[in-house]
Amino acid sequence: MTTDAPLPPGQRVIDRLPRFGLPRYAGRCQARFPVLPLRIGGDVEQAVELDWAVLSDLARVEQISDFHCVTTWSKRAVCWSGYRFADCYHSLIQDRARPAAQAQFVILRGQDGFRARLPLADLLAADVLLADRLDGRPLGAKHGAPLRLVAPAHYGYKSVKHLCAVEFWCHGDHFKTPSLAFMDHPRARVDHEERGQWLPAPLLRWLYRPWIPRLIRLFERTLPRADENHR
Ligand SMILES: Nc1nc2c(c(=O)[nH]1)N[C@H]1C(S)=C(S)[C@@H](COP(=O)(O)O)O[C@H]1N2
Ligand SMILES: [Mo]
Repeated sequence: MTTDAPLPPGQRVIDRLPRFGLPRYAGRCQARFPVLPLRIGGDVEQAVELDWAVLSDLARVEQISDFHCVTTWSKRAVCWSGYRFADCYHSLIQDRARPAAQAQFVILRGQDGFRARLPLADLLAADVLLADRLDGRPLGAKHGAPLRLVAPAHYGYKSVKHLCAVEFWCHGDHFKTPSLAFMDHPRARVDHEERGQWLPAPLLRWLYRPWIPRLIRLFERTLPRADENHR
């Protein structure tokens, strides 16, 4: 999780955190994403909306963790602050929404239409955060305002920015990947080099690497100017 950790297989360090993602989401960054309540749904007894005030009653945690993108870039020691997903789940979601006991398939959705899936058990790890601050400042649109997931043990595509909905399902078939099917691993653990499905990880490294500088430029070009959280 921290900078003392060895670099995971196939990763290379870069010196700043770029805004990054799939090309089709590059143009969907708004200067200001609205602060919306977090919608909780799926196989729950009661769909609910968690507003900012309830979230901010949770214990604030600060965490320094490495960030690994599946395309092979890694940014060491990113300082996030926010709330543990597990605290939110145990203190707010379980009481209010009452997800079915078998609802272990979680879908996370961003305001830009991006989405990711993770098993509930992975989301309950102590280093998974709902982050609203980066490097001591409020999160800007560039890195996921108003609220984003941070799951350091998983490739970046699980860390959904501009998070607006979390769904708990008993079956995994509600998820439609925003990428191509081979790019989407159900867990995407960095230590296990679970980059995608079916294709061997070294092939994916080789396929993805040439895209890094192009995508960084694309995301920079499409970034609205109003956002001040550049680094
Ligand atoms: N909403 C949303 N979340 C997203 C993405 C996206 O395009 N939209 N891209 C993912 C990918 S592939 C990566 S590597 C990280 C990048 O986070 P950053 O832009 O803060 O560096 O966000 C992830 N979460
Ligand atoms: Mo990524």
